[in-house]
Amino acid sequence: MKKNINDSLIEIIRGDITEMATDAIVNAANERLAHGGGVAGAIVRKGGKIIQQESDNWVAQHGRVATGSAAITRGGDLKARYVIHAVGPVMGSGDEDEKLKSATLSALKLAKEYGLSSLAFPAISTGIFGYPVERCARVMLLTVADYLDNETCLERIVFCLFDEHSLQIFTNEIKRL
Ligand code: AR6
Repeated sequence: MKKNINDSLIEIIRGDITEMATDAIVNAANERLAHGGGVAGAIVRKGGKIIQQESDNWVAQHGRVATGSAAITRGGDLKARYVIHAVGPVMGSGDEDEKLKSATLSALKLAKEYGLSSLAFPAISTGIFGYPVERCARVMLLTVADYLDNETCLERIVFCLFDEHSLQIFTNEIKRL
């Protein structure tokens, strides 16, 4: 499923984000950038130790990455040159929609700062953090669509969903945009 917004394209696909050859992939990280399980664990396993090392350096220099913000490292052995580590909300922590919107925007802003033209997102917070996929699809797609309404160097944004259920929900939601 694809949708054009101005000169940019939003794509919804099912797949493994660690295989994406976009300029950067987004990781669903925690505030300590301790990439244990979920998509974070998969990214570090495939990209190599450099991703965790650069994440540790970031935290040593800047402190924890607050929920709703993001950090960037190189992609190591991944096809993507960079990994943008966005910290989404833990369900039940309050203001979850705002926090997810902010995490998504923080990733988009880092992509702009680095002059990237393509970016792939997972469904942030919908695994271990327990946030409902429907809400995630609505918040992330609206945030990206609004962002692309303004001038941007991003030509292609992919939502890479791991399972059929999430793919269906994101596909339905993009049709409503
Ligand atoms: N490609 C695309 N999506 C994936 C992949 C993959 N390879 N693997 C999992 N997903 P989660 P969170 C989907 O739990 O909820 C980590 O330990 C998964 O099906 O990775 O934000 C971090 O270090 C789900 O839909 O992230 C944090 O501590 C989505 O990615 C914590 O989990 C997000 O699931 C973050 O929890």
